[in-house]
Amino acid sequence: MSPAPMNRRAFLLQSAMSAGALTLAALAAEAPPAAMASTAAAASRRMRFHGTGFQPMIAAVRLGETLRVESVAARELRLVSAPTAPQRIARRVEAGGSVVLRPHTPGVYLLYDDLTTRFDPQVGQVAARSDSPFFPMPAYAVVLVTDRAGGGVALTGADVNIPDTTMTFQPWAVVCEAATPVRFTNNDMDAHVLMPAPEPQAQRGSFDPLPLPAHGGTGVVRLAEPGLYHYYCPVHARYRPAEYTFEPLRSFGGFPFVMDGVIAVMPAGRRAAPRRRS
Ligand SMILES: [Cu+2]
Repeated sequence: MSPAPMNRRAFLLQSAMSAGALTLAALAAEAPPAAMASTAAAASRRMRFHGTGFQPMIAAVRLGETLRVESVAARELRLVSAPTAPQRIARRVEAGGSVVLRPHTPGVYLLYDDLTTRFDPQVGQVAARSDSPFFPMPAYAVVLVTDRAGGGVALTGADVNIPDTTMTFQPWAVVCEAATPVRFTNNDMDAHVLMPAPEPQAQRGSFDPLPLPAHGGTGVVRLAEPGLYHYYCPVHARYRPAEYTFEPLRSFGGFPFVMDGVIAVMPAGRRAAPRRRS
């Protein structure tokens, strides 16, 4: 005797129920306990635009929180999101002005100044426009938007490759669970090193410098604390504190891309909320 028909019906029922449960879980995740709600509602992150770059360059924002982008630059900012962002952002900020962003979709937002910086869809990251007065330094920032519990962003794979063509980290942004080993493979003919970006200071020391030998060298980074981490290769890019951004080095084959990337770490053991519409 075959239990298959029963199993199939049970499977379909279970699938329908778990899909419903996931939707409910996603809604529930947006309704935190009352004790958390008051602080979350008041929370606002801040980021300053200095004309050449942003400070801090990375920020983590939970749904319900806002991000205020203040300009201390002497010129206009055209703040736009890369096409990889889950929600389109395009805001004009006058010199000395500010805008308040209220993101409503979790995900990784690569933001940049459209006047000086461009997004390259093939490399998946930004570079300075060739006619920018600040070339080769791009003006960009990364914002991780999570649900109210600090998660809710769909996971990506945890393998990062350095191809010998562009010498950049592919993919540029990784989303993984806490303590997941993120594996880096260097398929380039040059040696590279992985290091936490020096700014903001809180992420310094989040992992030890990781040498990635040429021609297939590998290394693993494990991050236990949920949050957003920005890393770079100090051999091929340097942070310019007075400009609040990174400068790709001209000797670098991937020039004018900054040899950097981000890792967004989600709390372990939680399922990412499904996208509302697929
Ligand atoms: Cu490098």
